[in-house]
Amino acid sequence: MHGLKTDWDTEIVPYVCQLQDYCSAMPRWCPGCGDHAVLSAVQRLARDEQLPPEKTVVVSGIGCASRFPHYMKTYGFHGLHGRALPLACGVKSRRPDLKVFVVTGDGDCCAIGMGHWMHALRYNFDLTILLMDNSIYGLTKGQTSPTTARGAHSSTHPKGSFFVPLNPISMALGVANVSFVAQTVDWNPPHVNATIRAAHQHRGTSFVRIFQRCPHYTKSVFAEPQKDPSLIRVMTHPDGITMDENAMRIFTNRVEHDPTDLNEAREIAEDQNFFPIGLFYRNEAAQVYDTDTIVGLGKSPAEKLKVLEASLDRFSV
Ligand SMILES: Cc1ncc(C[n+]2csc(CCOP(=O)(O)OP(=O)(O)O)c2C)c(N)n1
Ligand code: SF4
Ligand SMILES: [Mg+2]
Repeated sequence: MHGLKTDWDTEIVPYVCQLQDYCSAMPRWCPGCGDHAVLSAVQRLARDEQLPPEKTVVVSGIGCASRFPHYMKTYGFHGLHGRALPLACGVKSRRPDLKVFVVTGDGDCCAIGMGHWMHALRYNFDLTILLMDNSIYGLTKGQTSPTTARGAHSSTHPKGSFFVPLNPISMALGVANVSFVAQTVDWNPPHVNATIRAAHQHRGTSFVRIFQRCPHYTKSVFAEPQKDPSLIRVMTHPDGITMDENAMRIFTNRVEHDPTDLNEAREIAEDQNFFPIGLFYRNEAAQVYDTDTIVGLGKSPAEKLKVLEASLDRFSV
């Protein structure tokens, strides 16, 4: 054939995503806010795991931390206050092929979103939940949250919060069918990275509470464990969150904890003397909502579409 070359070959070089492929708008968090560190950890994980940006979704509620989806060059859903989890479960139930992260705050998750939180942990959809706990309502200018320590000052309790805070880890460990519960501190990048990686690798809902610095409203809350790392108790186990010995050097206060031991996990979580970090609990055998519902009513997608179209046809004019 004239003018057409038929013996050429195209070599398709697979595109390797770089860090900037996951970075979007310039974050508008305060300087020194722990949210920056977690954003970097998630972007790094996405790059290392080569998560396809078009197959990754970050869902959030409302709060400072919930601005997260704007800063990821992936799909995102900045939802309503307390409603990140039902949105994320909805995304996952319709599109099980997507990687779904949920970013929520201590107000968003543990106050207004409490009911959704408990049931999401029980449903055990394949989600990675990052609870950014700065123990305050940051976005709305410093009101007491469910995790605000007794005696801590806030705009709603200027003389100090008088009520006992809830412990998100103990609560999560009490939910039926919970499958992954971990805790980390935003100011130790190797531990944040290792924890978020382990959470991502878990099939089911991984719940990670991150002690998150808010230099604007709760500057003093994490000042002590930052100054004195011996106040941080690291759970170690070959099946837990593992880091190389160099990164572990700073942590002298360690406890060996088998993440299949739920009772011991609860005891460590309840110890008020330390900030425990690492993997509390993992249950690979927990029932996963997506796995059971993907089967639907035993009908193929084509059959479902046919039924759907038939019902819509009833409204045709
Ligand atoms: C239904 C509803 N109630 C209340 C608010 C006001 N509100 C917005 S963010 C927020 C608290 C945010 O605190 P948190 O979830 O801890 O996030 P942070 O800002 O600390 O990251 C509140 C009360 C709202 N937007 N919608
Ligand atoms: S108010 Fe606190 S949580 Fe919000 S951006 Fe500033 S430092 Fe971060
Ligand atoms: Mg908060």
